[in-house]
Amino acid sequence: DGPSVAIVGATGAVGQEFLRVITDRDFPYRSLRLLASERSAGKHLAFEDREYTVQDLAAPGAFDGVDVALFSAGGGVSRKYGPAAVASGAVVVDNSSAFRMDPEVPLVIPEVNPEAMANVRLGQGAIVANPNCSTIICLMAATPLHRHAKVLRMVVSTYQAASGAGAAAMEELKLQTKEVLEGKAPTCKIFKQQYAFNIFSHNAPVLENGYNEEEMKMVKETRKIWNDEDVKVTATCIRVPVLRAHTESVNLQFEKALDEGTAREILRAAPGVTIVDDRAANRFPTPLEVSDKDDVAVGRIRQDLSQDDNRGLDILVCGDQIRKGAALNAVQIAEMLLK
Ligand code: A2P
Ligand code: 11C
Repeated sequence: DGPSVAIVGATGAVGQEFLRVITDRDFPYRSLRLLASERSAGKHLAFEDREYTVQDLAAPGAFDGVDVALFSAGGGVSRKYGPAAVASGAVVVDNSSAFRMDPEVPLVIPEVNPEAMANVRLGQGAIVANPNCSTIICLMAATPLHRHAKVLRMVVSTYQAASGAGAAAMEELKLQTKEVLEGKAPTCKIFKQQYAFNIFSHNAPVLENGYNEEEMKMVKETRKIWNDEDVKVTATCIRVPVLRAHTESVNLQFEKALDEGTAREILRAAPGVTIVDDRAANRFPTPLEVSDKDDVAVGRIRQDLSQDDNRGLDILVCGDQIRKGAALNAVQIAEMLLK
């Protein structure tokens, strides 16, 4: 029983995680179709006691009979094939940035704004967009505080993992680490500079205003998800040599006072959030500890001393980029369609 599911980009880092999340959450499906490029077509993938043959996304009829299509093969693929999936009646849950800012397309974090997809129904073709991973991880922690005290301004600095650039980037980080330790020149194919033992500004294109696209996604997507065109957001996005979880330092300025004790209580009650905030032991969220976990970890919860009257807080957030930042959030969206 359950919907007929297609995974677009099934051989990629997020595509493979879709499969793990489907198993972990016992997501019901009637049938499963694994789609990728012609490079992978014909490849066999074992999943839940069955063997699947990867099919070419470009082959005719790729979406025939599909109820839910989970896309994670990049914006170009979503733009090219998403409309065909919708036309054949599928609900597309799209992990790319292709449709996120389309006013007709809900941009959803299930714990934050489930109401945005109230009109999406299984059996009626539609697109629901998964936000950028950095946005999801940040807003999982910031939203409960925003609901309580209203965020006027948010300053984010990210420490982003290799996984955000795909499976090949993760492999490049491992390879470079080995090469550097062996005294060899590092292979730089995905990124144009040494990644191992280094950090650099996010690889997304830099725009005329000096921000890169990743930073502007955080600005625009936050406004759309919070349905608040006035919230001020600024971000600096940095790539660090970590494999699969993003870390973000988030500074918040509120309309109303919010003391750190209340903030901690609010975050303790927030779904999908775990507090790791042990000052005595200097134990706070780390990307390694949240890897392969569903929850986003929050710590370093403290009053911002530079703001008067308890109007500011600093927090540190870590989340598995492939899981809550991508695959888990998309499968949660699909689960909402079944309700
Ligand atoms: P393939 O393995 O056949 O190249 P990642 O984000 O880890 O780099 O993964 C990207 C995913 O998107 C892979 O599954 C990849 O398939 C798929 N993909 C990339 N380009 C295309 C395309 N033009 N058509 C279909 N799938 C694509
Ligand atoms: C990263 N967030 O971590 C990026 C990659 O809009 O989905 C994904 C870009 C996106 O590098």
